[in-house]
Amino acid sequence: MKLLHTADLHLTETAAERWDALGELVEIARKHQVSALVIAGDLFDHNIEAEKLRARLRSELGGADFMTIILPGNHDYRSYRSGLYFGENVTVITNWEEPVYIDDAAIWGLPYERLSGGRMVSRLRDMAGRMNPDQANFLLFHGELLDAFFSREDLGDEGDLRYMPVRLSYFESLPLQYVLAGHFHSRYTSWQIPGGGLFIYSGSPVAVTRREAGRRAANLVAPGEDPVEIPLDTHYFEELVISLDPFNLEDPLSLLDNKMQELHRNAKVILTVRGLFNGSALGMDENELAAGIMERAGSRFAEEPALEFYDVQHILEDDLFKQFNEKLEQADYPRDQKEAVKKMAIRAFRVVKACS
Ligand SMILES: [Mn+2]
Repeated sequence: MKLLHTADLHLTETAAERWDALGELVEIARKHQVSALVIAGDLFDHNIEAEKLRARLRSELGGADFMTIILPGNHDYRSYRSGLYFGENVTVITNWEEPVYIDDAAIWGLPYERLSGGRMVSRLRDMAGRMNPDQANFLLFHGELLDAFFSREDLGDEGDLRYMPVRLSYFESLPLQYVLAGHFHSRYTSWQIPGGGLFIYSGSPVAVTRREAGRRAANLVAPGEDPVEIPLDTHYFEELVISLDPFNLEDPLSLLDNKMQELHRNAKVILTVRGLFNGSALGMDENELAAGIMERAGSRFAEEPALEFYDVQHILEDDLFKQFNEKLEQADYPRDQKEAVKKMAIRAFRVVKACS
């Protein structure tokens, strides 16, 4: 018995890359011969989306030779009223009292609802009373793990509300092997639950917002085994910052080429090039550097690159600066301090030149 765990696909009618991600998850589930693909909340971006996309979802998941188990999340919890058909072998957990059994394992779920911390604790206590500690128990959960202290940015576009907040200690008395969680988009992360078991966020399998940088992953789990993080080939964003240095004579464009080559082909780059450079030493002025960067942009950039660089060759060639630099070179300071002072001097010269 194996489960492939994901969450937060946020399917819409228009975002094709999210449907591609679902297709890839189905492929991986098939390849690993899992018993079920479990989606821990926010499969749909909005309740209205679920209404329009149900038929499409049936054709994506209906023909699979594994089960799909869906947990309602804060974005789509109104999408699953009883009687709706999501596809053959597709089950929605709408009742925390009714787990799905696969072989000897029980897959429980806490469908999203607005619960205070106190009510959550008593809900989990009730749930513990129903669990058989002699079998493998998995719990699907969609909400915020307060122990993680992650920033608001990690959640995508969720605003400032708290959604199903929990602490690891809440799960302490439950005979769980895994809490398979959703809502935290940023990346695959796992925490030890005191008393045993792991709490795992799979992260979103495809970038939903630009803040979700880094390659995406899914989570493969089985009773009695360690979890496996499976990297995905889906669309994601990668932030790339190139800091120029007027005393480094490496060509910034080949530096950019090298960094781009190291990235996965599906990464969309959010590029910033900043700092000072010596145009005459590099044989290019600001226009030529900008043109070279834009030439490389093509379809690999997520957005217009931020070009925050300045050519300071006119300062480096200024007589006063040259004299200062000679004195500095003769002085008895360590190299890194000389470099720092030199940069400070360039900054000061820029202000002076701009004002004169
Ligand atoms: Mn969510």
